[in-house]
Amino acid sequence: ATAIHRADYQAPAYWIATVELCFDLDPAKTRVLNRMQLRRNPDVPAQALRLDGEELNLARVLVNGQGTSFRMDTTERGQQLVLENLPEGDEPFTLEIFTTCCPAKNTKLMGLFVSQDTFFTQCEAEGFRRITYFLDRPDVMALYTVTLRADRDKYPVLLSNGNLVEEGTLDDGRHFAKWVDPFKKPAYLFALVAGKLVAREQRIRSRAGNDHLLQIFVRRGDLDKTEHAMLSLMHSIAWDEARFGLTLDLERFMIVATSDFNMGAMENKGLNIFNTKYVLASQATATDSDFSGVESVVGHEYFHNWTGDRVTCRDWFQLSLKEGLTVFRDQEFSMDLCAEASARAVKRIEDVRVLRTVQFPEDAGPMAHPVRPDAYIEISNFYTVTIYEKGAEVVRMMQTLVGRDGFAKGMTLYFERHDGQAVTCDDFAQAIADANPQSHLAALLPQFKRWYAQAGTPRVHAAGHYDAENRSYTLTLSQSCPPTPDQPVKEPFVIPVALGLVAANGAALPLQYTVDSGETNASEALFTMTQAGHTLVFHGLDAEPVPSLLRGFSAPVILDIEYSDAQLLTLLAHDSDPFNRWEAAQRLALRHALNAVSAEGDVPAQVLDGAFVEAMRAILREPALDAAFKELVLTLPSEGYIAEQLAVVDPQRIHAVREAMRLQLAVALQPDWAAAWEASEHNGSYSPDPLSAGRRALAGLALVNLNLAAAPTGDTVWPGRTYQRFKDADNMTDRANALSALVGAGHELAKPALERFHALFTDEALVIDKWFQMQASAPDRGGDILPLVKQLMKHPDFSIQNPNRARSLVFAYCNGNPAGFHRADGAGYAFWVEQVLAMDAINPQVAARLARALDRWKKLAAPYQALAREAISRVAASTSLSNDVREVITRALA
Ligand code: B3K
Ligand code: ZN
Repeated sequence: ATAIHRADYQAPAYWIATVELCFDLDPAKTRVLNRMQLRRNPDVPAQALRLDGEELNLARVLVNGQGTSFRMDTTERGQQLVLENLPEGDEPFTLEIFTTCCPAKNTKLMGLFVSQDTFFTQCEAEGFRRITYFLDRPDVMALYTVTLRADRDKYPVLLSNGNLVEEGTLDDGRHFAKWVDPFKKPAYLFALVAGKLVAREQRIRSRAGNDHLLQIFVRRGDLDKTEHAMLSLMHSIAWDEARFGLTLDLERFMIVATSDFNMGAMENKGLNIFNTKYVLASQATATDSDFSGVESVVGHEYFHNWTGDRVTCRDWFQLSLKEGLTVFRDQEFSMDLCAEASARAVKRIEDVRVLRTVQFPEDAGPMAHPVRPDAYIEISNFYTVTIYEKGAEVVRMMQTLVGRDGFAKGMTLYFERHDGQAVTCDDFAQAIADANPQSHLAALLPQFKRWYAQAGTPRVHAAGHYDAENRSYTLTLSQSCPPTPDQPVKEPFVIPVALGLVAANGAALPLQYTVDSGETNASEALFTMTQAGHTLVFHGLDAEPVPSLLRGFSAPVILDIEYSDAQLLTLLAHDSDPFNRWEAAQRLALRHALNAVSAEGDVPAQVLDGAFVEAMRAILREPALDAAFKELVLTLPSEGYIAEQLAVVDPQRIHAVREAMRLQLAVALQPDWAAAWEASEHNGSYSPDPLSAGRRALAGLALVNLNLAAAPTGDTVWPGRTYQRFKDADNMTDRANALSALVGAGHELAKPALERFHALFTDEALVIDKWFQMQASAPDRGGDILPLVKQLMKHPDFSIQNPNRARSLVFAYCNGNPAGFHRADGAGYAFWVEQVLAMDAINPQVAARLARALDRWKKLAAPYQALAREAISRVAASTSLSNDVREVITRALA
């Protein structure tokens, strides 16, 4: 297929005012009657009506109640129903379309599908056209009335968007329900659910005094796992009112969980549909990170009610308008729920870690695209970490530039201007700037918007020079951005750099500086770069300071700065900015890792020097630090992150080096790990709050280390204690951490523990996912993971049709286990080819994600690079590829 370009946007030729849908639900043959009121858009030249449709059987078309002529256009993008002989003029007319579809055979999980005998829909981005012929584009917003009819015993619950206005019995054991959504919406926000479900219900009264019914629908056995999701929803509602004055606009707000879902969840108006992974959580079955995932995603989808549903995207190029903004909102929500400032910092570090380990590589690879892309072939491929996480960083920079209150004012103006509309990223940025006319953002708006237009991760280079005589410190900052596909040259970005100066003894130094030999003295802790280079001269300094730059990760850039080890140790020990404290440890670890990777010969046993080890010991022992923060500092940069720093990547060498570093820290700090583990013991009841979760995270890391150290030190006690902990744990976090410590160390107790784990949780699909994932992502020892993965593919619990299961095994191996996957015999790549092709025949969206596992193949060393190229070419050679996979593979080979 050829690409769609942002520049080609045209308003729709017709508007749809109302849609009445009537469904006769049947898995094998669902009948859909779609009655619409349309009129021509007077602002565009008169033309035929072209309605999108996919895998539909068309029975009848009526215009104003009369049969009419129509034709089918089959393009490379699917089918269109074309009506040429419509009534002249601007008068509204009625169009009725009767179609059928087959939900039972819908393995793509787009449109109307069946999961465990329940009907669900997924319409974003272009799934509605698999339900009926429609103007399936987000700028066509209509009022929906939906009638659902189905067998009463098999489908007792019938849900759609909005309010239930009527329900009743029909003949033949059937019943019906009629729903009216009072808000205009684009088709991608339509949803229906029908099946045997039960609900946790909660009635709430908002600050504004309105009553609402909140419902979370799940399968009968799962009701006891919905409390956390309900609490998260209530917190979300309260937070959006308190922070942005945005209230719930519906009498009823529903969440429904399905175990077959392509992604995390979907923000359909009033009827959010969720992957069970982000709804169900109980102490026994969910880890702390599952709990926090539920909180974030429940928040995210709820926040879309305003940023996405009330104001939506004009076209799919504007996707980050709702996604970047809503990720920013869910990140802020989770941070605001933290009682302690230290927990906020931990959340920020975790978010940045995702950005740097997943989005930075995307921005440096063949799929690099701007936050607002210029072209795409398949929009599903652009639900990326760039649109989401980098988009959120762009919104965060706006908040940094206008302040927290200024940002809230900007949001208010955005809704005043655009409520009920489908708009662009420009509209959003303009509203934030206009509400803050005195701000840097307002002054720099056109340049700031380069963040939407230019792909690639900018680099900021910093160099400092201390002048003892003048007691001054000169800091030069310069920026650049590497070429990306279709964008050879970049213009300078607006980069907010939060900064401070730290004395060698750790004291914070006063900030008095001049910029670019200007007259005025600045003292702000935020400096905003706008040019390719700047010079800052700091005054009144009695000794050379250590610059602490990009505090809190104030911009999504790579900071190049040559710190000495001593400077980094100072920042690690003393920086008042927790992010840069953590970052100092990461830089030190990375430095050791890169030195050992680049060195000739075998990987030495001692990759780390004594100073680093002692610094880690000090962190571990520091009573004033949170356990969660310690866990982050003591976790070494991932193999993927190390790989990104290198021009030529040997995944096996990186793995060997990182394993040596882990082992060294495990052995050298053995007594401290033991102490950390003991200290984490406490006898309160389980709670997933950040402080307790942090304690468990550090205890888990301690167990990993104690088990790693067991073999080389001849210790036999810790593996036994770990097994005991695995058996006795009263919560999934401790249990899974103990299990993964045994699995990760390759201890003989891992086998019985895995068997026991499986037996304990046979009926808990989300736990069985963990069981697969843990094995597929375990450290590779002599190529043992691929045979294990192949064997697990044959396990009766494995199904490639279920996306969660596929992710827990196939993705966990191909994406989450570099050393297991990048094999010198190419067998990992051969497996990948097989799985991409098999998956593509079932579910192209999921297949296209898997296809990206080799995005960075051009960086690979011999023999991996040639083997990877050959594997990608083998996928490309398939004649039956979906547009989804074809786009990813074509870009990879370009
Ligand atoms: N908006 C949906 C994503 C839909 C993905 C379609 N391929 C979930 C979210 O971001 O909240
Ligand atoms: Zn979203």
